[in-house]
Amino acid sequence: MDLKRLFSEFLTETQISDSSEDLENYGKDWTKHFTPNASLVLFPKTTEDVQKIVVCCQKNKIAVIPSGGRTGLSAGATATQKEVILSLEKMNKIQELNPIDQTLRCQAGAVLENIQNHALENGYYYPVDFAARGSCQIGGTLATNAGGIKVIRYGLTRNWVAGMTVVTGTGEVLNINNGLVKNATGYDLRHLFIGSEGTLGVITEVLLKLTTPPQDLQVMLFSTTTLEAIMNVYKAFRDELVLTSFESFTDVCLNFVESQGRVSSPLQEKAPYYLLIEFENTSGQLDKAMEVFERCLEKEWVTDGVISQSDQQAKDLWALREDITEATSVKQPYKNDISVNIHKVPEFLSLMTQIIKEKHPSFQVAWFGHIGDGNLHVNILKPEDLTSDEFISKCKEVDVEMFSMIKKLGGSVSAEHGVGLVKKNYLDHTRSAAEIEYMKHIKQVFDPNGVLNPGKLLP
Ligand code: 2HG
Ligand code: ZN
Repeated sequence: MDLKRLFSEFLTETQISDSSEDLENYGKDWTKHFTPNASLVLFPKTTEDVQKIVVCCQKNKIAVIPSGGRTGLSAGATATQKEVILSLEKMNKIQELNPIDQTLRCQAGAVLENIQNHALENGYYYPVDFAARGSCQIGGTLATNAGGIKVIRYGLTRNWVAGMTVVTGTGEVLNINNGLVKNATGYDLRHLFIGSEGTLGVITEVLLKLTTPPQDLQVMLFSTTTLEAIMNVYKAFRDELVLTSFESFTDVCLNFVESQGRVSSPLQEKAPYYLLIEFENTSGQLDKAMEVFERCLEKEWVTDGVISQSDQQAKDLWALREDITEATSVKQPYKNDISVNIHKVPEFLSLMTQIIKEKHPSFQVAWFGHIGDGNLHVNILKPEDLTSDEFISKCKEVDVEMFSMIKKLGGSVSAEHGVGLVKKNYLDHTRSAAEIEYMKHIKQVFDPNGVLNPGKLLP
């Protein structure tokens, strides 16, 4: 089939690309282990364009992949089977801020950081935030129900969606919820599309909820020596302050970040674990934080700590945590993104450390993550003496053990990065057979011909 000709019946020349550069770039995301193999990239400009593409794909049984900023780490937006890519990149307008409703309407391809800045310039705040903010697109953040560094205070993307326009796999355009705060009229379809990884519909427009910006954010960095101490520090601060973040990383991560030379830790002593907390300095919260810190020191739960003295210092402290992904990338890390109930984090970590020590002693692991959400990023770093293929196959052995342990602990094989291609064979470690069966029925309803992102999410 001459796909280019087929789509040029309703798209212009500039909206269709089969250049090898585009096929390569748009065919992959940040997962990296998958070889891109796309057949065409399409750039719709309107919801109507998207509808026409989906209808055409449905009629001709063409697999189509909705594609945002491609910052995902689960191969949810990769094209490996000659699929057509539907990039939302040209639908990037930030359209209308309604100050009474506190909502912001934008097209799905708008970049998260632009949305955050637009909200701030107008005295509002969009609180979903993470390191890929400068590249990821809002539609993708809905499709993956993105989490990030502020979940402890503001929740996941799901909490911030007041409405959306979606083109379903059948080519139907749905305008869902219209920004209503209250709407008790049956199933809330917003929540089916959020987190569906482009398997049920293409999100083309979103209506986001906004809030008031946080005031005088303070950042503290602590060093600590045991996993149990981390949980004690978490409880102590969480009980007395309204935290906006509670993050952690290990000495391995810090060494990588420091060796890249951008920022270094202001703490005097090295320690196995570091904690970064953030809170708003309202109603004496700073004094309270100092009190809690003193108590943690006395009890030897922390060994050292600093508090940011300026916005720049706060940014630098954050960089110690946010630069880990980039700093460790030289070691081609094999990534996982799991969650357990918060109180089970130490148990998970010590069981994992045991597995690695016994079975793969040459592996170095960079642990970090949103420990206040029970979400850890497990990055296994590639030893020099292994080829990429050898390394990946050994890491897959670790996956088997790690995911069966996660199952026993009642955790999730993907806390925030999603299922995509990477986790779909482990979906049953977190979701029951009955749940997966219902999911398959739901897929059938919205995409009966299976044209939207086939092979992703569902086993
Ligand atoms: C983060 O928390 C991201 O920084 C990326 O979710 C995690 O690189 C990773 O494994
Ligand atoms: Zn994360």
